Amino acid sequence: MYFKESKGFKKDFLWGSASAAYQVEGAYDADGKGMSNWDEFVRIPGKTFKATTGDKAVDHYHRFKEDVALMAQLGLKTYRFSIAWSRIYPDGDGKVNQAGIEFYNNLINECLKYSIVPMVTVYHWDMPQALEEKYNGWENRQIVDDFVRYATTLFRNYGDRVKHWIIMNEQNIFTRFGWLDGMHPPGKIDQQQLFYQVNHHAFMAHARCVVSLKEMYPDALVGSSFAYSPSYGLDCQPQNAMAKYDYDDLNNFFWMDVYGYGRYPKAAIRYLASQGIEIKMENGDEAIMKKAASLTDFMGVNYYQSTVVEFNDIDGVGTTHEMNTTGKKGTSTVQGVPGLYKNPKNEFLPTTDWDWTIDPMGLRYCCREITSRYDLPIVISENGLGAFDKLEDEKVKDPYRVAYLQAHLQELKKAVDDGCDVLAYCTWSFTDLLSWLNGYQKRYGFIYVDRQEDENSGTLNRYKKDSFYWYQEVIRTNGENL
Ligand code: BGP
Repeated sequence: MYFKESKGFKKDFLWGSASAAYQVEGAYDADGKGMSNWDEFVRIPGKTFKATTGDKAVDHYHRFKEDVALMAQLGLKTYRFSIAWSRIYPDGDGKVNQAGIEFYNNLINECLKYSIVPMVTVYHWDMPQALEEKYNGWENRQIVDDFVRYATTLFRNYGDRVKHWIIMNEQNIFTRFGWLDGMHPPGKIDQQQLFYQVNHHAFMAHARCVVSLKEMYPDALVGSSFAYSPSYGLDCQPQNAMAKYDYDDLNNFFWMDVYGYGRYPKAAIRYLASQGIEIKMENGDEAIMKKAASLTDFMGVNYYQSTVVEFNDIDGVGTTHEMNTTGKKGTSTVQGVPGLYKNPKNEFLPTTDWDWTIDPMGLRYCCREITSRYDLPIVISENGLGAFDKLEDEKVKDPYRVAYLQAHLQELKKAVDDGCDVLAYCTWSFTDLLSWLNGYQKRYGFIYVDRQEDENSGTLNRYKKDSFYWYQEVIRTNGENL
């Protein structure tokens, strides 16, 4: 739509930044923390860029006060962070580790000291390794009970001060990389049946947590964050338009329909059945999924890029289970599902050095689609640019990051004018941090952290990038002059 004037962001709009425990905390074995699946996975040769780990990460565990003080200087209204399950339950399902509870108590209180709203992610991919060893983690239905126990422990301890909860971070990504592409733990490849079953367990964990949280704290705001790459059909050939629909049903609506409606998309279930894949459900699952959907307050969206969809012949390309983790631009290849679709490059758009398409308007598109399809408020829980940054004379000039964020915010503002109810916008990330597969050289923060791939490198000192000052001004003016 075109509007002569913009109404702008609401007064209490939550301008934020996000992180995840494994990517920032470090202190991987401190104060009673148990090993997580990621602590183990990064030790398998060849799994991460230059064998980087989060053992030390950017030491947020010990420097959180300094980091939160910097957030306050910037003017952040919200800090989205995740909790490491293995700090709270070192064995996954045994005794609570009080030191873990205390760490997050302190972090939450530190945020509140500066009136920064803590937005807590319950699960950002790091699961106690003990559960992997005991019963293969997400593959076993038992995990739903253990997850709900873990989450309700968080609600009980922090619910008096935390109102905003994100249950799952990018369930579509950790399951795809974990059971189809072998790039995340448990590193399995092409396990279609397991992939869908694991997803069902994660959906049940999400749904039961939503219901429990609302019973304990009816005023809490809850949702899960979906890695949403909206799709564009290649052209007006009907088979490309239909391929786009197939892509959406299997890659986007499959997750968002469960969060938003409490059910799977019909065509996707039919297709899976034709492939011999059947999701095992228990009595009552459908009712809980529906109930959770009716209690869900927002759709969380992590937006980085859009996708192009073209029909893919039955003899067409499959997937190579590879991605560009080096930052050498142009090394990605076209992948797809034979008989359904493939995802060619978008000729109209530039890409990052890691071949991620840069498409600001795609963010508005996401918001419009969610608004028309689910009529839910939206939390943009991640958006940002991974780039090679250079520290020179204690300064970082990152005009490319400012340009990226500015263009995305301009589109988000238009989405608000379109009538989308956007509650928050969190950049990824506040400080530089570990990029799961891409090491420390792929930087996202407003704060440069002095460390490289090598565990013994750098002082871990923090430096404000130019983008820090730019975002400070955006927040001060509530996004008026973008
Ligand atoms: C999302 C994750 C984040 C973060 C981000 C950037 O998928 O939720 O944890 O890592 O993407 O991705 P990457 O680090 O691969 O560049």
